[in-house]
Amino acid sequence: MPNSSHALLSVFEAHGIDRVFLVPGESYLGILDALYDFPGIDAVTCRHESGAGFMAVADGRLTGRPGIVLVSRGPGATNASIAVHTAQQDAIPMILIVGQVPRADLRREAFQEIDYRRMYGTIAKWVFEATDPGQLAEAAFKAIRVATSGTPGPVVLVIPEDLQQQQVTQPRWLAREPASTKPDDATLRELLRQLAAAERPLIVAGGSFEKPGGREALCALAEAWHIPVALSFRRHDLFSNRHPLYVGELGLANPQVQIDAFRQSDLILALGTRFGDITSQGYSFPDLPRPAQTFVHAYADDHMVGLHFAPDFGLVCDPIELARALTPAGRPDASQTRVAWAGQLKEIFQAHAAWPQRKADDGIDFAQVVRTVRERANADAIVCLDAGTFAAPVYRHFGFVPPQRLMAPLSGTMGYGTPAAIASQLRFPGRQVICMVGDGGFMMTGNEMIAAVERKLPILFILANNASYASIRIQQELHYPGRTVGTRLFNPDFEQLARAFGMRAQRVERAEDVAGAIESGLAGDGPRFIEVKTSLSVTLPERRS
Ligand SMILES: Cc1ncc(C[n+]2csc(CCOP(=O)(O)OP(=O)(O)O)c2C)c(N)n1
Repeated sequence: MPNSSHALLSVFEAHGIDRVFLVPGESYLGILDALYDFPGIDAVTCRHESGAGFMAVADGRLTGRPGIVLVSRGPGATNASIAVHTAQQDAIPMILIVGQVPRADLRREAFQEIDYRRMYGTIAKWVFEATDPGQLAEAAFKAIRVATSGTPGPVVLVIPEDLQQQQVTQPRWLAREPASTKPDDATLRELLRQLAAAERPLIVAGGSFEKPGGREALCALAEAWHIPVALSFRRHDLFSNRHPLYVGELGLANPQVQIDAFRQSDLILALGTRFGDITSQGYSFPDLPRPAQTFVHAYADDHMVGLHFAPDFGLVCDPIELARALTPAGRPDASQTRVAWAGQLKEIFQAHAAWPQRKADDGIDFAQVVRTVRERANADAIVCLDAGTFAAPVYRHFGFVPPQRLMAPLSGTMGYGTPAAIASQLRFPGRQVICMVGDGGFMMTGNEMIAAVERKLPILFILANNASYASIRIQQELHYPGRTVGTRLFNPDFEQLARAFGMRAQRVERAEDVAGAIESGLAGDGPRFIEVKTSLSVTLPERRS
């Protein structure tokens, strides 16, 4: 007999949700039991709620639908919080379902009880605690709407265990297309006039272009008007990094000369980006509160438009539709000034994009590994990254070309890489998935790679082992030179560990063995694991004597 949990799950199913990530718990046994009756929903069992949560975040990013994660109360819910934070910072639709103590015990400090409305209040878009079994279907429907609309983000549904297997009328909450939004004709005409007149325009494009058709719309707009494109923080995969109009990402390591050049623009089209902390270089580019150039900010969330920088045109709309509306059928002639401007920005970008020539005598320079992966990666490869300094050469030098994907957390959280790789390969079984992770981040969620063995997912895991939390060590050397504390790592034998998980594993200790290892790692079935003994010294700032 279908019950309240069936009602909840059938709303998810009606919205195309075909996978959930979970660590089981007694507090949501009723929902777990209902899952048994949904063979079309793949239940991925994880080993830690952070891993389950990161998988849901990655899945949400890849599908545009909310990634779903189910966890137990108290301990499970606290473990999952890192993913809620990541979904919020990364603007990814995600729904966390938490089993709750029975209603009769609410607010009595019952076993493993937490008031999730307070706990998640500031990091989730919406936290809803059900009080009646009839609410579950409607709550699921609204959770999907909230998670996917405006700035996408995390929603938490809290379901007391006594509500999970009640008789309810089955739902009629059907999937609904989001409303289409486009600026009015007069505004569009004025924007077209501005586009034609600008001499030094610059597009700054962000995550909203991840949706199907977004990359194409962005490219068509830039090409039609010959406008250089900078991408917002860690959104390298939205526009070909090898396109003549690509002028870089606004991230953590832009040279001053590049930002100074961007400042010379006379029109900024900030499309589909929140223009937050890192993209705006700590709220310093463009000028606060009113940019020096004409500033167009288009984003689907009213709250975000002009939140930091006062726009001349603040447009609450779908940036993809706007890009389409601003793309003329033909190509207006680009002025000499505009061509020279795009060329100047490109030159600055290229000077910065040159591969480092560094001498490493305490291990392999991980940049060499990245370069080798880049040369051999498929045209549709999905590259999943954990947080750490090993990843810097990927951001600076990989040169993503759509449909290649970069799956890296904007929140900078460690532990994301391995679960993201699992979720990516599950979502796209036919695509090449390459995961790069540091020895620090790997020890946080690397256990999730057992799913790759269980499900025979052909992921290539590359572990950068420098026996250090190097990103923090770098900061120590910069701010407190020579006073190393808490950043050295004593590690297990990773090669043996991967073998014990059931993987083909190899350790690489010499630069001349990198290419062969990666080549064989990218071939064959099932997951493969390469541990690279990497140089710490090449990543550290030079000591001032
Ligand atoms: C969950 C989490 N904890 C702590 C940090 C702070 N942090 C950022 S990078 C880093 C070190 C990463 O070390 P590792 O994975 O070995 O990569 P490496 O920097 O050595 O290349 C730390 C501790 C973080 N970003 N996320």
